[in-house]
Amino acid sequence: MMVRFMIDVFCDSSPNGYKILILLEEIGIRYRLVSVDLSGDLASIPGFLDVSPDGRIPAIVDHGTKSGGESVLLFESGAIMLYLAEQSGQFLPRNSASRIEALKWLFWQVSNFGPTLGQLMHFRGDPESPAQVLDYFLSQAKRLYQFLDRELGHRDYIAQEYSIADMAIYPWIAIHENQGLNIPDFPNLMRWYFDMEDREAVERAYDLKI
Ligand SMILES: N[C@@H](CCC(=O)N[C@@H](CS)C(=O)NCC(=O)O)C(=O)O
Repeated sequence: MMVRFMIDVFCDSSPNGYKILILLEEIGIRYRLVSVDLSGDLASIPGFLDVSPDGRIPAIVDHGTKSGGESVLLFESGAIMLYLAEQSGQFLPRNSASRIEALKWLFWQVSNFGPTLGQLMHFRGDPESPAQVLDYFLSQAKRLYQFLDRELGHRDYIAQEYSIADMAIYPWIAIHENQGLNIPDFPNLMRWYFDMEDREAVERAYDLKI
């Protein structure tokens, strides 16, 4: 029998992709994973450029919205996480003050933490990168890790309750070695990192063959 998946997820094994996979595994919804080789011919992947015209992952198509009607096509990891949390009614607090707190950290991740670490890894991977550029991005990354470490000294999860904000941050910390950062230098962050790593949904997401 043919199984019809309601959500297609276009993804590769990069942090922005894992955010969505962790969330889908936490929600427990059935989805179809479409692996995207970003260095390949993107036009040959059926439907990919329709949902992500700029050729970036992650992107999703929800073929079966709760209200019926048109499919929902989305790119941008933060928008996808917000959509899935709202549709499922999970991992984003309903109370207005807690909700905006979780959204604050989600926006911080997508606009600040992720791009800074992305640039750091880009320049670390280029042997011609000038030392001052590397130093700049490394110092910025350390500052952001220290910030997270201080904040996680006050609570279990970044917005108190486990939320999409934690799921958005985790995949970037999971590759701290590629950033030249040492996780034991940030003890509160390390405690949170191990708690996240132990979650079954996180394990399942990282076990996927992408
Ligand atoms: N702000 C976007 C960033 C997406 C992004 O840059 N994805 C990378 C992989 S992690 C990508 O698709 N890069 C391909 C490219 O830039 O051409 C998001 O959060 O979804």
